[in-house]
Amino acid sequence: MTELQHVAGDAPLEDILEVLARDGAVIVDQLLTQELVDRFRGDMEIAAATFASGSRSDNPDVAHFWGNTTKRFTRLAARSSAFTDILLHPTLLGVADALLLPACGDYWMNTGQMMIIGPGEKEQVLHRDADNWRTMNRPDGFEVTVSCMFAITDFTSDVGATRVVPGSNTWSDFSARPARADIVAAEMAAGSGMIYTGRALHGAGANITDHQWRFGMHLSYVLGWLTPEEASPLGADWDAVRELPERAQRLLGWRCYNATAGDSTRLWTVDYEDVDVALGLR
Ligand SMILES: O=C(O)CCC(=O)C(=O)O
Ligand SMILES: [Fe+2]
Repeated sequence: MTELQHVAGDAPLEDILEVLARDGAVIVDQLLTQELVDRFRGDMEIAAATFASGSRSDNPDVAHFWGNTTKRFTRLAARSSAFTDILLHPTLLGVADALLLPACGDYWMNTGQMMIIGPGEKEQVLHRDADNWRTMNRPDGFEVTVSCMFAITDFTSDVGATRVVPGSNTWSDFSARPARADIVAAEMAAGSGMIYTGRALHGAGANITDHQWRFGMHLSYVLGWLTPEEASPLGADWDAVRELPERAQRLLGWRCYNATAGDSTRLWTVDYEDVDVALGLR
């Protein structure tokens, strides 16, 4: 029986990278402190109460992927001060540096998204997150995105823990489908996180409980020259952004993208200036 490997919250970066290269996913136990996960969960419970389940899109594929009994929302930096601490977690940035910087000068946050699965939800289709940038999602390609699914409440298989196919990141045929026995549930305690690459097959599990909601937070990073999933600055409170650390502002789209040091190429400018210069953020 295939299993997902767990490492301790203080495991060396090399250990995490080694498992990621082999399996495409690794569970880091207690990645967040109890204080941080409690603070974040409290803010998310308040926000979640204002959202209905399911998508308002009239595209049936979007609605299907979203889930009928699943609440999703973003704008997490505006909804919880705890989110910034998670966004800047050194383990996540260490992994993103290692996987993404070979192909870009800097990376963005792709999205910080609550994925709250309600009782009765069916399992989600297995997919690779690199599908967002379809032509980049190929066996001979390179990493374009890296994600972490945080358990904000305990992840058990009954409540809809993410299902993963370890090793699918190295398959030579990305159209191949896994056998049932190759799919494992990322069971983990609240505060733990499953780090996985855009090349690993995964999907939300079914929630077969009759009253428990699974609070998961997906946080991902993407090459700085690709369009992120979340239009982060458009959903932000611009005054609050001034109070964020410089690194968080950069990850959330409040700086332009520099291809390489010493190169004049810049993307995502305002008046052809860097964003912070044009908007007076510094
Ligand atoms: O909620 C989950 O466990 C995973 C969801 C997912 O992979 C996605 O929506 O891209
Ligand atoms: Fe996904």
